[in-house]
Amino acid sequence: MSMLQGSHTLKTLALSIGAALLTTTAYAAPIQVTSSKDSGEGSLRAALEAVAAGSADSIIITTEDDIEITSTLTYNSHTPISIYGNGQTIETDKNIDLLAITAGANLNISHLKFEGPGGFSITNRGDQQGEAGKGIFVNLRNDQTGTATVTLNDVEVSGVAYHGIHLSDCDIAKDCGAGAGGQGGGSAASIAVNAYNVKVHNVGYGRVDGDGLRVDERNEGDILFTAHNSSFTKVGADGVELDEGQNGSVIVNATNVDFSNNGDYCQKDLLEKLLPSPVEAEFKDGEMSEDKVPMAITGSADDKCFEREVDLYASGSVEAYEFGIDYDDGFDIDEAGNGGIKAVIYSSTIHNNLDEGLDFDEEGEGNVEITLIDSKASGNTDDGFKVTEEDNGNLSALISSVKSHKNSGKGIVLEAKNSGTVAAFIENSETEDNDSGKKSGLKIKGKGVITLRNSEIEDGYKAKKAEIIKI
Ligand SMILES: [Ca+2]
Ligand SMILES: [Ca+2]
Ligand SMILES: [Ca+2]
Ligand SMILES: [Ca+2]
Repeated sequence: MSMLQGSHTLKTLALSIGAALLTTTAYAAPIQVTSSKDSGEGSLRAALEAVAAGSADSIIITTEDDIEITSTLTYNSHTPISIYGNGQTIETDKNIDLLAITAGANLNISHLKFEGPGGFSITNRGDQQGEAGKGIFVNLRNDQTGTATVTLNDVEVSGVAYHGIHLSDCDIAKDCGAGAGGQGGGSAASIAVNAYNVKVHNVGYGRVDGDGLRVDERNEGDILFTAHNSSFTKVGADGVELDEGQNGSVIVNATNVDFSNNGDYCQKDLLEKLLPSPVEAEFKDGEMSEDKVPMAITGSADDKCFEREVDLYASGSVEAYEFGIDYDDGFDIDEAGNGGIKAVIYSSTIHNNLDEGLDFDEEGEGNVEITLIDSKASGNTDDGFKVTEEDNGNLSALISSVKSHKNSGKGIVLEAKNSGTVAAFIENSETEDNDSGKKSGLKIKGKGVITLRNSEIEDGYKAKKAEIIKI
């Protein structure tokens, strides 16, 4: 490099530093929250309004006291917002959303707790006089593009009736996405959520389908979920549910995350006795007419807890019916439409959930690629790990140092239901004492090759069409 070029580079650098300083000074300083009052000067509510009005881009909570609110803290601007606490709790004894980001702004929260009134259950519901409250709610705009990013660092959410954390890119305001694919449209944007040292617990007991962390993503765009050193436990419905409909994929990276003790809002002891007997039955064509199937259950603590399914023959007569109670999972992904699931789960625990431990379901075009390392599932009421490729596409799995035991379903289920194949490499892993203990360790559905290395499937495996290779 010649001297001339060198000095030119230096000059350019000096100019760009000057420009950066100028740009920085164009922003207002962070606004401080000095009052723990619900509103008024120095309050968090006033600070949110100030940031929305453009007079700051971040909030530092300096008051040492907890902040008690009686109505939702709302931020209605598009511009990104950061809120830095120092371990304070934002609390309420009202059944309300604690913090609502209503126009899809990027959100960054550090060192704060959000605590609802608690004490909800199926017999003390939060959805009978108005809506059930959430902890942190981010709602995207219908015209949003790019990626809406929510980053939570040292954040705890508890005691709310509905979802602990809810990120919604869905144009149906409520009840957007129950089940695979769900309902509604959305914006072109993706949703990214980063959870570091996040604890969500004791939420979702005030209504059916209240999850610890819930993402509803519709139209174009992906769900990008990253969680480290976090826990989603004691939640009425799923610990985490990612519901991605239409175009777009689900990308997961979870390290040292606990998804345990979830899914028991629908209380078995209250509801089971209301089920018809038998709860399921099959019939020959022409044997059973639809009007003889037991009616949907009414008059219970929450009738939405019951599932009723009736299959008919082409003739219109009943082929089968089944009743059940809707329990939920530790970690549930429903991906529908174009796009796949790519998930890496490392050093995580998935215990004692009332349905599956981990339940990943990929519908439509697209593949499933899952990497499970150094993780455990036990005591779940259904399968420990269940991964399903429903339609076109393949399932590939790397499973290393995984233990799945004492689940009431299978230990590990990998299924490709349509024309796709299953390819799995399973090493240093073990299953035992699942289900009946017979062929319940590992279940493979579909064609493919499963390689087992240094693994003990003590309770046996079922793989009708796939080849099992032991090395
Ligand atoms: Ca979208
Ligand atoms: Ca759910
Ligand atoms: Ca999709
Ligand atoms: Ca597929």
